[in-house]
Amino acid sequence: NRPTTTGPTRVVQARAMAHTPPEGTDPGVVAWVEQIAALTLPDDVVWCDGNPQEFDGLIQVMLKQGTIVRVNPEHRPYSFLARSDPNDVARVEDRTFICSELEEDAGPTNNWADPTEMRETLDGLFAGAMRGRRMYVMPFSMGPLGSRLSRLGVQVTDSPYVVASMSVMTRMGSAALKLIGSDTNWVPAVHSVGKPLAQGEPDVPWPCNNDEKYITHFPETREIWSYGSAYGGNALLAKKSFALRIASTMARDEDWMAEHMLILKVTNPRGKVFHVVAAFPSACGKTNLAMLKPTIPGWKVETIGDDIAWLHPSADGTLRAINPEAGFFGVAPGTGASTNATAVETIWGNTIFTNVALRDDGDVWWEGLTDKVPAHLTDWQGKDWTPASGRPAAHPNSRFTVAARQCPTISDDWDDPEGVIIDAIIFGGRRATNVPLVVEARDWEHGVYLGATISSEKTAAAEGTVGELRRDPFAMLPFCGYNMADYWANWLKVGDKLRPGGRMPRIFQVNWFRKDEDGSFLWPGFGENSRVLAWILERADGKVPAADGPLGLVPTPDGLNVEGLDLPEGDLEKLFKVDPQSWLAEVESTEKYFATFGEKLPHALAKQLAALRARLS
Ligand code: GTP
Ligand code: SPV
Ligand code: MN
Repeated sequence: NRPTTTGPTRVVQARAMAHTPPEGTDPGVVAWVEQIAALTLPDDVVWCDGNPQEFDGLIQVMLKQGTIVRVNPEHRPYSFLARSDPNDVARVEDRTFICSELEEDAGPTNNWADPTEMRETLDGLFAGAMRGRRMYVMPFSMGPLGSRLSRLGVQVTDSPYVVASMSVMTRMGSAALKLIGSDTNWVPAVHSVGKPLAQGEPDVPWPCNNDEKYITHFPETREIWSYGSAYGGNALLAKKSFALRIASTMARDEDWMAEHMLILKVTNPRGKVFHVVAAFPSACGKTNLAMLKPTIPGWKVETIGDDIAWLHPSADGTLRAINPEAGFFGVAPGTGASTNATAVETIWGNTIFTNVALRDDGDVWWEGLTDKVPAHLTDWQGKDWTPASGRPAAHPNSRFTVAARQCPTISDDWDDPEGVIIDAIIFGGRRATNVPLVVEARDWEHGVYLGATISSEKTAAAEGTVGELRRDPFAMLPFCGYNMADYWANWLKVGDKLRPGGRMPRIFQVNWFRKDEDGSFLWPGFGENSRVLAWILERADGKVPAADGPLGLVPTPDGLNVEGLDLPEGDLEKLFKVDPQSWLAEVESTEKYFATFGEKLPHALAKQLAALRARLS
């Protein structure tokens, strides 16, 4: 009962590519492409149509170039492994810029750069940047084609890897281009790997520029320019750059919200359907929760999105969500049959892997895929590897890229152009201490406080020190395109548009990552998170009482279903323990943090902080 193969099952003759704009292309798009080509000087320009033949042509180019190798098709049909440059493996947050006219509109949490100066820098970098390369033009829709909740964009790039990835991750091609007319808003996004080739200069398997990387955003003109990296969020500009950084500024201006969130459909044992969104920082469990297999009987969980949600308050007072993406760019390590079996089933074929290891039989492998570690592998850098090598075989931020429709738990409403009505909003992070397994906000305003005060230990999804605790409000620290305090105000404003009583979403905070004194996780996580989800939705359905605690509402002593769970004596108490001393220290730290936003801090958040302090004292 496997889904049918989405990629060509046989090698298709690469079709002649379109070097001229398709008939009917909006002249504004044509003029922009000509302007970028005149600046970057590619050898030629190709207009992408998004068809499988085009995808296969890119695969052939990348195989020849050594950018990808074929995974043994007997194990995994039509799948490929890309090995990146070892210095181009994650998002580069310190090279990511918000170039708003005013510095205060970028706020204290973003790298701001003066737009005029940045344009000069970029003009210099992009001049002739595509020499010796082909420029691809990719029109795309974020969200279902033609939905009023969707938004359009056009990215140019000189990287076939980026084109192949974008064609999996977005609705890319002719259909999106046809939606662009003279009065359509679309986001222009320019990307170059930043490695022009001199006449006759041989190319490398993974061209990039390790001296100069710039991931830049111009919120007022809604433009994106990215230089020097071909990796994930640095280069697939529809994803973090558009769907979060630029979209968050559109959302601010148009009264909606662009969020780093998964979307789930959950059916309870009584057959009632709910939709849930959850924001966790990068590599903190979104894909896993999005594909959760419940361990408790009667509950059904289906997938709508695993990374980004666009949330729109509707005229009927509900909050509606769409997944703007069309695929998953998921973390490989830790993805296995016992943790995320659904993901393992999703990537049975038609998958592009990046920086995972290869087994001697030509299939892929990474830490956590199987309990048994192979005796010999080729690691993510193409080097021999054995368990004695003392280094991971797959890069900690290695990833799989696969179409959403291949997910066996994909929900029937996952691409509903009207979106789905959200009943619960969850915030979480990776916290070894302090933060309980689950807390419910008293109301929307308190929920916004919970989101604004999320901290999390850093992961391999971005360059930097793994494990370091940092503030990551709403899991949006690296993705908010404007002043974070204004973003909090936007959350409060959207809350005012929702109708209390009706299906106003309730807000919760969770933490799957609390640790015991010996450093082991207190909570089994993964499928067992369904127990927490069940409590959350029974609360949303008004079916169970909650106990009052200093941080918010928590399950009553028998509120959380732990039947059949083999939790050591005392661990449940540890999972919910609130130590007033450490929490007063958190309050102090939050007060200092809030002060960095000056006058912009919404009064409601200062009020929530004071109330928390009072409850703790
Ligand atoms: P991005 O794609 O970077 O945004 O990451 P993500 O939020 O989708 O994280 P993902 O679900 O891929 O999980 C990242 C890592 O956390 C993986 O190695 C998972 O195995 C691990 N993880 C996810 N859920 C749990 C959990 O409930 N408990 C524990 N202990 N680990 C988890
Ligand atoms: C993340 O880091 O949150 C990701 C991967 O989802 S990337 O596309 O690289 O941003
Ligand atoms: Mn993410």
